[in-house]
Amino acid sequence: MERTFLMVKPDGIQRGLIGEIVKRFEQKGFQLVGAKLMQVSVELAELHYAEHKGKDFYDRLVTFITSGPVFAMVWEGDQVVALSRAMIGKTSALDAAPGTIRSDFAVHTNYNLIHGSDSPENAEREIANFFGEHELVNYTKVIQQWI
Ligand code: IDP
Repeated sequence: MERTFLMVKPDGIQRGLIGEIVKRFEQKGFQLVGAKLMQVSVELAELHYAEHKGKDFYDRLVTFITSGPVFAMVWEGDQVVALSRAMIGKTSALDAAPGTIRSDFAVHTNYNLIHGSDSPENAEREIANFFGEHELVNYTKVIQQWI
């Protein structure tokens, strides 16, 4: 079963959107297998955003993601990487399709509420950066066959 790493960013925590965001993935039919409220260290932020190092927004990005707690999650499901990206919407709120999280709740690219892995390979790497395997729970929901 495919897994992805999703993270409500500090702006999402400050705006009280954890519940709204979790609700959307639950209702879609994905399965939560790990979650924690945590403070991201500069070291972890630099690891997570390594691909953006050198870009003009990199320093601001690291400062932002370490500016307050985040809600880190691992979700499981069929095509969960691509489907959760579709539910999140494009990086810029202006480009995000109506009905996506970023379109419905975000205004600025700098404050776009949520991170979602962009490939199954990156998802596994990001999960390993944020979670120990002992923090993830393996379980079966009987409803799964209907989703
Ligand atoms: P994504 O979060 O939609 O996958 P990425 O390209 O991985 O977007 O970029 C990571 C984060 O960096 C974005 O969510 C956004 O907060 C920020 N970011 C990306 N591109 C820009 C930009 O051009 N200007 C400012 N911030 C940006």
